Amino acid sequence: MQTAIPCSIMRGGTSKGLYFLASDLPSDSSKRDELLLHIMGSPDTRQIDGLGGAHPLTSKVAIVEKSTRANTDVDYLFLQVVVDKAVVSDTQNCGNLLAGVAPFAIEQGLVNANEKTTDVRIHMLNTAASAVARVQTPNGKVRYKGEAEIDGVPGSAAPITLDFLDIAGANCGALFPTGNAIDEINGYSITCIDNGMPVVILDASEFGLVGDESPNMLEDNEDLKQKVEGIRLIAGEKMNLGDVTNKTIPKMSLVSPAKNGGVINTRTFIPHRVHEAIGVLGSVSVASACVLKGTVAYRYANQNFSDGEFDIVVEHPTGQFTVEMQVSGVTQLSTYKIHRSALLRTARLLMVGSAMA
Ligand code: NQM
Repeated sequence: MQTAIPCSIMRGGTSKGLYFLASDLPSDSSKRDELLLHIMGSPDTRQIDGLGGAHPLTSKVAIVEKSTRANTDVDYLFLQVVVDKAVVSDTQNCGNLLAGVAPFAIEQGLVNANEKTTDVRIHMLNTAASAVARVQTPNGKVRYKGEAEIDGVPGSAAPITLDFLDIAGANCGALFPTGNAIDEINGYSITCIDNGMPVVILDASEFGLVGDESPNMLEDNEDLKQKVEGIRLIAGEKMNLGDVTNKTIPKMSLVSPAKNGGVINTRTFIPHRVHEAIGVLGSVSVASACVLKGTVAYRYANQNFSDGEFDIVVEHPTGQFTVEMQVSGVTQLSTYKIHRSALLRTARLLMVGSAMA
């Protein structure tokens, strides 16, 4: 006999995953993880016996529940189900699946929708930080169709704005966890930053790359992958993340001059496959590094930013990602403060039913 577990499948931004109510899963985390591996079909590179899509961007889970915290509507736990290992990781957050959390919470009756738009205040359990998602809800129903386009997703959909206030140092304890704007590891210049996602920023030219290489080309480059992973393991320790051998953070972003009118161009290992675009919080971290003089990203950022509000356009393999920022104290690391980051995503409910386990 199989067991039926209520579940929705949603596209959140440029990722896709399974969304569950916490009350429908075991409260014991090892039993929960065992169940999720079975449901997703991991470990197996094809995830043939499960619902996972055989790529990190489609092997994701969001667990949502009504929040008991003040000024918060729902709590969201993100789990990365590793495709080819029996690992379920809660060490990273995911801003793409976050885009589906508010619609899911409304569909499931955890949040009452307003007549036009509904703001859902979300506590992100992975990093103990918060976000506000604004969803279109004409006549009290989630609207998925719309005119907003995001690179990496065909067509258009209703806009969902995500606003972050307190994500600096979410995983590593500090925006620049090594205390420096730039460090050197194995002879390469790197910037370690965490504005919602721990990211090591690397200079693509130091690896003999132009920056416009496709994800497949980068994944086929064994020498590059070894060098990047060697740096990641050392950087992880320096970023207060401990031994990151089996962790999905930090992400490794190779930066180069913008090619299409943006501020900077990226290719990002997440951390072993190369992202077809760039993660939401990953791009917020890269954008945050562009502002501060002396970082590896600043080398290529083709604009100088001063205190205030502005957009940073981060280019990636399938287009670009605009991050709205509000900052102060930009002249030095010790005073640099990020007050707000915000961005546009879309999401779509793809299926409501039961996952069979
Ligand atoms: O950085 C991929 C994604 C992500 C994470 C990854 C994300 C984020 O695109 O907030 O969204 O970097 O593992 O879903």
